[in-house]
Amino acid sequence: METAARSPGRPGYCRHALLALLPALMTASLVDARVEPAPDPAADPAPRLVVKLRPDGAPYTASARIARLSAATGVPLAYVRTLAMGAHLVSSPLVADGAGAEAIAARLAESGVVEYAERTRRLRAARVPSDLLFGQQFYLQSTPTALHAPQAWDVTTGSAAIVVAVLDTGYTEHVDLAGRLLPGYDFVAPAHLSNDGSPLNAQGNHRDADARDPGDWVSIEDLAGPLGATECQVRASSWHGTSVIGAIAAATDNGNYVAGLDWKARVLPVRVLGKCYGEDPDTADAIMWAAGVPVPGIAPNPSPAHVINLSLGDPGPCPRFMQEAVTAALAHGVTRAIVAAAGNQNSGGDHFPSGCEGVLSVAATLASGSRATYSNYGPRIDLAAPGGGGSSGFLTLIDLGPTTPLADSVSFRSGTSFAAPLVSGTVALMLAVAPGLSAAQVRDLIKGTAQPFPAGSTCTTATCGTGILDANAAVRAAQATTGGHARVLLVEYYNAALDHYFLTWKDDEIVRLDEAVTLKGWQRTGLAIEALRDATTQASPVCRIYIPPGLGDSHFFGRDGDECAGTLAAHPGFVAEDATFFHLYVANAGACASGSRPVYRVFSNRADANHRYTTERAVRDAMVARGWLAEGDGPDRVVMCAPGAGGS
Ligand SMILES: [Ca+2]
Ligand SMILES: [Ca+2]
Ligand SMILES: [Ca+2]
Repeated sequence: METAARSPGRPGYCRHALLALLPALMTASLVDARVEPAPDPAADPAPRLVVKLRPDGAPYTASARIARLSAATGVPLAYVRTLAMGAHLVSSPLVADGAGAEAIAARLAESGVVEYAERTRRLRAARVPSDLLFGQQFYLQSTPTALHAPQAWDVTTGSAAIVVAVLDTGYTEHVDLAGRLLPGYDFVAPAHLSNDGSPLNAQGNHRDADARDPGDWVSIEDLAGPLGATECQVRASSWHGTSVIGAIAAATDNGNYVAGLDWKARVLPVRVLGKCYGEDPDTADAIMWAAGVPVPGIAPNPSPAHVINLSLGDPGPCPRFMQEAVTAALAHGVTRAIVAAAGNQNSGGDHFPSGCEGVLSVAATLASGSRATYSNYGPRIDLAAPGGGGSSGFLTLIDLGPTTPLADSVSFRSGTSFAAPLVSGTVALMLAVAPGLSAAQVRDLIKGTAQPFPAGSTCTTATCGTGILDANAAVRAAQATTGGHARVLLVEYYNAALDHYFLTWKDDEIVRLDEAVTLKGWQRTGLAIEALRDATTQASPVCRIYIPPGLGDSHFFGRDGDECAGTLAAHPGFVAEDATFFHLYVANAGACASGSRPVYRVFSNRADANHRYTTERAVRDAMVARGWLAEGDGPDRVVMCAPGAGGS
């Protein structure tokens, strides 16, 4: 069929209509100088104005002075009251929204008779979640030694596009993790550690695709076997992975158990710790797999992680292979942070993988802001975060089973294992607002925004890193890098049965695609495109059009109003879903301005019309080699330009 993309253009239908409204409002504001009666302040949610008049010595009441201002400027104003600093709160019937209020304030300021005129804004209580035990999670609160999470959540509660891998003991099916987990992998190879009953696989080990935590207890019988030659002692199961995942991603604001730091990110559970311990080659493989790097004998990870959390380690220098795994994982382009617990030996010596180059090493502080007595320390530490201990334990999820999983619960724990996931969760929040941040930017921002150790703390910048993690400051610093223009990450999915590609940034759609229950057969490709959520002067609205089943059962993204309107006109059966699904920059004759990168579009050229969008030239070329048609302008066939120059 004719590709929707090559349909003739028609005049844009969205931008021009919106812009046309503003001048009409402004003209109306200049014709009527009457002072209107004050509206009921409790009933009118429109912004108002705070006006400070220049002193003129005239013996008028405040309301009379506002009436004179109204007459002088031609702006209808109603006096409401005088504030403590002598400025007047006024309303105007011409103000319906923030933009209107700013326009009127500017008009009043230009008059020369006011000292200043400003619009009013709404202040909101910082977002406090409903989770029953939130008040006991000292580490999330707004104190100088905790994360200020409620203020961070006023900026973002996260994005389902972002993936956090947790390399640990696996996970239990805790109700407060429901809906947060991607299918992970179990890298525990040795038989004496795996403990999950999985048979030998084709590679001759016990790795498997089920990352559930079967328990890591050690019995007297175990010590009679291979574990007897280790430092292992009889103990109950730790449920460590569930506790670490809970710190990052316990379902928040659900009235249940605890709050997680990120409310939306998807967690990739990767099991690397088995009975009593794990072996570091398994962890090194798992780091690479989590990052999206191919691992021999194992299906590729369809959901490469933006953040990898390692609440594990041992004293000693970073092994070469571990360093290579870390370096390869970061070089692959998706992973922006590998975060590791600094270790619990109360030592200033070597520790790995926290000591590997490129890993963010996290020490633990107490509620007081002093170093937790167990925490490792020294110049290799990047920053500190609350890890619990003393009179303030780290409340998080756990299972009650002494051996195998038994029942959901919570527990007070402590360790650098719980400080590290707070850094990981904060990075996930940062990437939700600024998905284009590089690993170096993430590192600089999160270290640079840490709070100073309080007076009297046993931590110094020589022993515990740059300071105590401040999630609020880190998220706001990340947001500032986008120039105030919110970004979204368009996650690409592929359906092999349909041979169709699909892009979305909507959290609910991502969850449904990942869960594969109501939308079956879709897998992440590991690719994504950064886009702007809202309009800017340079960015063009990209519409989403649904092509119904009879015409292709697919989605098409039109690059501007002309292409959207033209496509809909040429194909009456198509459905306009969203005129401004996201925004991208317009290419100039197929060329992208510096600081932006080309977006290519290819068309399947089949009756079941499907388009694929990519910033990767090699991906585009591979699709063309498959017979798909490249669409776009200029010698390189470019349709739009996306922010950033790096990977996704
Ligand atoms: Ca296994
Ligand atoms: Ca398993
Ligand atoms: Ca909860």
